[in-house]
Amino acid sequence: MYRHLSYLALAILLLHSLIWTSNATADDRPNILFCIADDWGWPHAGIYGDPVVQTPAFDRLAREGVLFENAFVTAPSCTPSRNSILTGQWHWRLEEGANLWSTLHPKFPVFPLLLKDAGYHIGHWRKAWGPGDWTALGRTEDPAGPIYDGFAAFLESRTDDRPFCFWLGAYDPHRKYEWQSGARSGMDITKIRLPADLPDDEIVRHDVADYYFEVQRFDSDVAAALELLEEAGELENTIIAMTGDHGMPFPRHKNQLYDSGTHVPLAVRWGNKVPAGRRVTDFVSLSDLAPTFLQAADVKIPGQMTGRSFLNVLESDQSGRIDGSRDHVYVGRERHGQDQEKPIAGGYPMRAIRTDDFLYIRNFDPNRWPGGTPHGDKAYIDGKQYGGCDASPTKDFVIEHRDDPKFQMFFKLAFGQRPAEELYDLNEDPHQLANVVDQQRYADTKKQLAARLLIELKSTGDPRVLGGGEAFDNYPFRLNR
Ligand SMILES: [Ca+2]
Repeated sequence: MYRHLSYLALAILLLHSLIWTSNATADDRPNILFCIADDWGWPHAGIYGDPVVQTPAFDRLAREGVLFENAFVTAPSCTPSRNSILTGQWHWRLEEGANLWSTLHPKFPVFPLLLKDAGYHIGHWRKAWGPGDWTALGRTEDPAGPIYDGFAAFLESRTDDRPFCFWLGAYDPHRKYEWQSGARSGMDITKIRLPADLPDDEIVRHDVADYYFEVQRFDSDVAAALELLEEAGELENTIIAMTGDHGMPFPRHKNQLYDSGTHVPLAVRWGNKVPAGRRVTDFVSLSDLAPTFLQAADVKIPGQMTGRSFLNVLESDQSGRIDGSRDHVYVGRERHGQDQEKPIAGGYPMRAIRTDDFLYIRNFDPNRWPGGTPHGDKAYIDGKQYGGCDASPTKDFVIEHRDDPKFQMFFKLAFGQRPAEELYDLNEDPHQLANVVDQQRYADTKKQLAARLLIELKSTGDPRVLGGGEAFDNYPFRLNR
């Protein structure tokens, strides 16, 4: 009797170990395909209602997955935004990495390399980390993984059935643009919905259409990648996220803390793991992507990550506000180009909190120039007039019409100096044009938002409020890569 039992126990044990072994070898962890445009802002996609730009790949991901209405970068500038995505941390925690043209100290772990350590095959194409020099402080591997000549080449490089993580980058829709490429491709520039902080002129409309042209080119690259995934039979077990690193490169957009600089498109698809066709209003920071990817891959999330996984939001079958705690986001900015002039070496330090109803901005040094110095300083790179804003036909138009009564407001909005605090009532002023910070009826709101912002900055170790913030101004420019 006992002998029979022990044979049975042995058989069960063997069977159990066989099942366990087969689970361990058949790796069903999800692939990750992260598609990120360079300078693509919200709401410039068909599914968000834009009447001109056509983004069938993005729209498909949203229809077959989830569309985010409130996704924000941490900083409206390439390197810090990308550093935050990679590290899952606020950029103000990343020392040099908070600046454009910087580096990333190896003590900050990044999600692609954590996935690699967990057995993932990783790689990237075109713009991933940067710009700057990621080797400067001793890092030995590209934070986004090795570079490949396209997604097809990466898929072909696989030698086994390990899951993969691929960073599909782009230089679109970063400037420069080919003048009137949008109109020539058939876009009707009269149908463009111009943002309220840009002057309505044919030059500006053409400039926006040319930006749209490159948004569409990026979208078609993602469409091609989706086809490759389908052909490889990997579509359903791949988390596909598509977004941009900050808003469009126009005056008062890129490099500013208004929604025009920080609010980005985001859609995520993951087969039947993410119930399809939903629109979610939860606030998501792109620094939340790293912990989300790690959790989905069953990899431990490092304690230093300030981002929060939103896997619970992805896996929900609801629309609207799913996680009640996701009712706000924080954004900030340190040095972009050489925006200021001597003796100030730095950028334009600012932080903000964005809720459903308000945007509150703290400008740490109102003597500086938020759009860059009016004079330029040739001693530095990007040391041009109003160097906080990329050169463009629209920028030229705004500067040329600075004294024109019809257009001078746009110049002041983009390039004028600003007070230490700004507050915008988004229900009355969705484009954030009228600063109401001094109005008595907003006194309590201002106080509450300022306190919330300060608590977050202090608790996450921001040198701008804890002391030592001038370090951001004095880090070297890193130009090598
Ligand atoms: Ca960018």
